[in-house]
Amino acid sequence: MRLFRTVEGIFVEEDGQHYHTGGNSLDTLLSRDDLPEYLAEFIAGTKPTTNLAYGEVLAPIENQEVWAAGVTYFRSRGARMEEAKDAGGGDFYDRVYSAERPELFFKSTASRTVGAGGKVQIRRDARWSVPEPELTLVVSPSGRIVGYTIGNDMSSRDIEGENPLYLPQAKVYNGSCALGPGILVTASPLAQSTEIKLEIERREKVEFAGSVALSELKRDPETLIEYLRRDNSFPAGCFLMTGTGIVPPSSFTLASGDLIRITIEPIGTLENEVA
Ligand code: DO4
Ligand code: MG
Repeated sequence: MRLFRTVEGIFVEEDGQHYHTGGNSLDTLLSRDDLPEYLAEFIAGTKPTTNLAYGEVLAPIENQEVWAAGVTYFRSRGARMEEAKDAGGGDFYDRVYSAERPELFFKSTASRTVGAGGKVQIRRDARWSVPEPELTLVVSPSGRIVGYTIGNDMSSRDIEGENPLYLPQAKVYNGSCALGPGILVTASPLAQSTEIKLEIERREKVEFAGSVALSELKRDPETLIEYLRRDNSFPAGCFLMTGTGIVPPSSFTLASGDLIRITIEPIGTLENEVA
């Protein structure tokens, strides 16, 4: 079952049929701990409506904060150690990879987030920018995972690598986050064999492609949420990006006009152009 936020309201999609959820906002729905069960019951008693036009889909976010975990894949640990070596950074990325406490940082709000088909941005003062394709947990106010979406944690690697204290500037700016296309609502965890795939197209040619399996994620999603919620509450629920396991080679930087395509099979494909 997938949930789409559109200009016409919130739709549930199942088996190719779409069901309009009436006056529900995403805030109302995501604040339900029983969302998977509630929506299953809702569609069982509702007639499908017209088909959903993809172009009408909006980012699946209202008053939720977006948070992110970092250095949760071995590949990310290596890439950060390399980019921060002149700043003496090798050690702390290695330490956070194996520490009990995960790296968690504030990533975005609705106003900085674009949906499928929207334009993500690279900072004007950055020279080295990459997309980070991340499985993103949809978390209810009480901390239950009620679904999954695809996230792009756009990052300025030169700013991040210069000094770890610059991380918020490397990560949080207008158009630095993409979420979507919709939310896969499910009470079951995703299979460990689930693949996250990234493709970057430039002038109609694939410039970079990579993939990683969820089994490579070092941290347990429930443990990441437990840390995030320590003395921290989310009345409208929240999104938690789980980190990247795909890093393009160091010679690669995004350019205006690039198309970024992130696919996680049961959720869909999140495609964005770089502004
Ligand atoms: O510590 C820097 C950020 C790491 C990150 O965003 C990731 O591993 O995905
Ligand atoms: Mg990331």
